[in-house]
Amino acid sequence: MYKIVFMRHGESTWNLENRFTGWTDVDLTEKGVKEAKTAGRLLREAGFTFDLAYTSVLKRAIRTLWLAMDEMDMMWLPVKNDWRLNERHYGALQGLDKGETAAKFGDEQVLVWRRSYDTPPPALEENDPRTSFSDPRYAGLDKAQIPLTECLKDTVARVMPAWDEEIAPAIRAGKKILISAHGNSLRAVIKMLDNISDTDIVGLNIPNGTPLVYELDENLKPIRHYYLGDQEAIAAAMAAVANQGKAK
Ligand code: DG2
Repeated sequence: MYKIVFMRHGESTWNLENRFTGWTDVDLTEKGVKEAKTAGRLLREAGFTFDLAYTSVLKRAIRTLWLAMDEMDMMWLPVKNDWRLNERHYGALQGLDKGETAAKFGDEQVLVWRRSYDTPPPALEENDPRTSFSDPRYAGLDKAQIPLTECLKDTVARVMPAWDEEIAPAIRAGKKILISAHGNSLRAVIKMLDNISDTDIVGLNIPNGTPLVYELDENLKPIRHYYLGDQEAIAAAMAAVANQGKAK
């Protein structure tokens, strides 16, 4: 049996401000820093050890990983930063307030933009200063690989090659892996792992800074999964994420 641990980053400044973030590179809040340290402590106390870590190229996930590794006294862990683990690109919604957007367009429309499998939010214009075309961290990519918006289906299409080519072979080689990523890039991986339908994936919300352990069989099919920590607080945090897209 294999085990892999996923972790959404701790609370970011734009999570706190309830703004659509996507590929915007915002940092953790003080609460987010605490959540990341707590995640590391929970992993340490539960006896987890790792051989390798993966994260995105966005600082909220990177810093969460660093803080958790520090808490586990595992700063030596090899880390692979992979842009394919970035958050789902939120298109022209990036920077907007989720509640205000719901007040303007309706809760239903915002639910579609946040959670539907194949309806992307409105795209950024090519000349919008929010595009990532001139960001040096994406310099090695073809322009066509840099999104202007994404639905979850698009995110699955970029995350899965990272899983198939990098992560799954490492798991099969016996590496114990920790992944620090984002609400929707993790929803993409979990949809595939658990074979969740396009309809049911709408109801999956991932809380900040909480280790999610997946036990996998020899074919990397999930046997069971569980979050580490206070289960009631985790359920409340998941419900709070679901409610972020509603008009006040
Ligand atoms: C959030 C997820 O991404 O937002 O892009 O706004 O996980 O990096 O904080 P994260 C964003 P929702 O899809 O839950 O609205």
